Amino acid sequence: MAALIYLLALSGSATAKIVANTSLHPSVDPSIAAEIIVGEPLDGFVSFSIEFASFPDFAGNSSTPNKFSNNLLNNLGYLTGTKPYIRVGGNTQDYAIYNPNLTIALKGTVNATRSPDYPTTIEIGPSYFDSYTTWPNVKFSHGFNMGGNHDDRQWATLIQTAAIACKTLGKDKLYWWEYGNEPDLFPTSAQGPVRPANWNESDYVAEWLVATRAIKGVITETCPDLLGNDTYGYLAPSFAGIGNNLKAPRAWADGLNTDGTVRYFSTHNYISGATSPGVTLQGTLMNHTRTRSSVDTHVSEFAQISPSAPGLRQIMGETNSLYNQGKPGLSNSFGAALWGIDFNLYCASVGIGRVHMHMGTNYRYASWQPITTDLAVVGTKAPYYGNIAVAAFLGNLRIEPVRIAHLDLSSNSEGGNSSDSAVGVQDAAYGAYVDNALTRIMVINMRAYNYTLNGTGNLDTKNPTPRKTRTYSFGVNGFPNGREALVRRLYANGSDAITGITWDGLSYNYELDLGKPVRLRNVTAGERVRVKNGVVEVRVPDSQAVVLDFGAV
Ligand SMILES: *[C@@H]1O[C@H](CO)[C@@H](O)[C@H](O)[C@H]1NC(C)=O
Ligand SMILES: *[C@@H]1O[C@H](CO)[C@@H](O)[C@H](O)[C@H]1NC(C)=O
Ligand SMILES: *[C@@H]1O[C@H](CO)[C@@H](O)[C@H](O)[C@H]1NC(C)=O
Ligand SMILES: *[C@@H]1O[C@H](CO)[C@@H](O)[C@H](O)[C@H]1NC(C)=O
Ligand SMILES: *[C@@H]1O[C@H](CO)[C@@H](O)[C@H](O)[C@H]1NC(C)=O
Ligand SMILES: *[C@@H]1O[C@H](CO)[C@@H](O)[C@H](O)[C@H]1NC(C)=O
Ligand SMILES: *[C@@H]1O[C@H](CO)[C@@H](O)[C@H](O)[C@H]1NC(C)=O
Ligand SMILES: *[C@@H]1O[C@H](CO)[C@@H](O)[C@H](O)[C@H]1NC(C)=O
Ligand SMILES: *[C@@H]1O[C@H](CO)[C@@H](O)[C@H](O)[C@H]1NC(C)=O
Ligand SMILES: *[C@@H]1O[C@H](CO)[C@@H](O)[C@H](O)[C@H]1NC(C)=O
Ligand SMILES: *[C@@H]1O[C@H](CO)[C@@H](O)[C@H](O)[C@H]1NC(C)=O
Ligand SMILES: CC(=O)N[C@H]1CO[C@H](CO)[C@@H](O)[C@@H]1O
Repeated sequence: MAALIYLLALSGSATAKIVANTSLHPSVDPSIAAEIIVGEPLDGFVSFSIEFASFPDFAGNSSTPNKFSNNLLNNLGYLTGTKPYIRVGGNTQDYAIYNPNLTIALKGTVNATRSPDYPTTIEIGPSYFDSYTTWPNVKFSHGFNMGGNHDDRQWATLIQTAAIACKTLGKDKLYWWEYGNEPDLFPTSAQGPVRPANWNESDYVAEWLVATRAIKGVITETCPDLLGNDTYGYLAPSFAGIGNNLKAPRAWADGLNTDGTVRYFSTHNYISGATSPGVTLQGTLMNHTRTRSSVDTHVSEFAQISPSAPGLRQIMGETNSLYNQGKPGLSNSFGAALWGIDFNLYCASVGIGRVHMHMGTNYRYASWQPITTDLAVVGTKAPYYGNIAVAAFLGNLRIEPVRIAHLDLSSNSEGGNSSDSAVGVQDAAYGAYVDNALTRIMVINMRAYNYTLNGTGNLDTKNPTPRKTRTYSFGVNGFPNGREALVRRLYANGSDAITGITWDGLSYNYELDLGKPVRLRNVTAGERVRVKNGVVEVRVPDSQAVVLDFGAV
């Protein structure tokens, strides 16, 4: 509540309404400002989690670095002032067994019964770690194998890889360590249980403390310069979710942080599953109500821990749209990019400090495909454009820290007002405050507009379905008449588009300049809007996101 009252005292605080351009004209709700909540993102808020087994594909190695990936990371770094933090982990970190004689980086065997998308039997060799050297100015967390995969080399792997990882990463490249991915699923994992059914929080904590102390022992011998509080610590507990056998608050109460080594409370989230019944783009992803409730469960969970952990920040250590690597046509679509903006900014507004969007080679929800394989062509994917829009909205977090306010549009959202719970809210808006002043507004119109899909007539040039445009009005108290905002749009032909996406007229596609921004001539940029009588209005077509930037003019 303290933050709320403070925010309302800021100059130019925003109230919001959407006036839909249809026969329905929802009224303005003057009490909306009272619902504003606010959070402060950490630097590198837009970050990634890369599947352990896919990391060599994404990063390359010192003789063949993946320059495309590096360009995409640089684009985000230029916008937010810090290149994304990279968490190297995921299910495959708990399968990785070290073989000092392996001459290739990683040898993986896919067992389609366990997962068709990644190897479930893995050896890594010394050259795996060479992939940590290819991207300048990037910090990494290395995920150690806790699950073990029923391989008796697990403990030897831990000791040997701790030495190599600490030497390779050193102070400049080390973010934090991680021991175990989603251990709350170890007794029940769909890819094969690795702990007995009665394995509980105190068992987990006991194992975690023994192993992290062993890692510390190796670092003491091998990398003694990495033992300070600013260099030695963990992302933990990296649980998969809220409703599993093991509960994070219980693990915390059972002494997870006994050694004071948990640097970020890392939690994982997916909105739903790739093959879960009833999943749709509009209902599951382009649905602010759904996104909000999904994130709010994590906020409530952390509220059970934070009173006993002053200063500890919560991060999304691994997250994306639909678990099991995403659903084709949904997770790789422009609609998922819009979802990603809403998800990330809602996280920022409720105090989640950093969001690591997960990806792996051939994953449907990946921001980019790092190499060409039998299953997917190298390229920048739709979700990446959502990452760019978030980064641009946040601005340079090192020079100008921002606070992000969630502007509640629920009582004004045509086709989805707060009393229509079957639909959910399909508009989202956020305010970015720099030095206590409203500086940018993000508007996300998440009404699906199908461009190519059957049944909508959009490919039938005789009978195209028109794309509606809504007008969003924001009260900006204290801004004089005529004050201008630059308008930047995240554009695609429809929510189902998987190509042809631009941010402010720029393409980051692989085939143009290896992921570096290229201005396209067929999309306009440089549009401005003006404040009139304390209100700024912007028109946003269905399936588009727009940033109004008062600081750029
Ligand atoms: C590695 O190769 C050496 C020499 O062939 C052999 O002695 C050693 O047992 C091998 N180690 C492993 C872990 O396979
Ligand atoms: C480095 O990557 C290239 C290209 O993928 C590969 O041919 C080479 O074997 C790799 N080097 C090592 C040491 O793994
Ligand atoms: C693949 O995984 C299934 C389920 O764990 C197992 O029964 C089967 O033996 C595995 N196949 C191979 C070839 O390892
Ligand atoms: C967890 O399991 C262990 C061993 O099975 C048992 O001793 C302990 O009491 C259990 N702890 C909780 C919190 O249930
Ligand atoms: C490092 O962190 C631990 C645990 O939070 C604390 O007890 C200790 O005083 C810190 N050391 C320094 C040098 O700040
Ligand atoms: C949007 O999400 C809410 C909350 O989960 C749900 O009640 C509603 O049915 C969803 N909308 C659609 C169209 O599925
Ligand atoms: C809000 O939703 C309710 C229930 O669907 C509907 O009756 C009402 O007309 C809607 N109001 C607006 C302003 O859209
Ligand atoms: C878009 O296409 C899907 C699949 O054909 C359909 O279910 C949905 O109703 C369409 N949405 C719109 C807004 O036309
Ligand atoms: C579109 O229609 C064609 C022909 O009826 C059909 O084969 C295809 O599966 C449909 N695609 C989608 C996405 O519904
Ligand atoms: C987007 O629509 C424009 C205009 O209809 C068309 O020229 C362009 O090819 C479309 N792009 C894609 C990727 O479908
Ligand atoms: C602009 O051109 C690009 C590349 O030719 C294309 O993919 C995109 O769909 C076009 N956009 C529009 C709005 O026509
Ligand atoms: C406020 C607004 O954008 N109004 C427009 C709604 O759409 C009609 C055409 O359908 C326009 O004439 C209005 O200007």
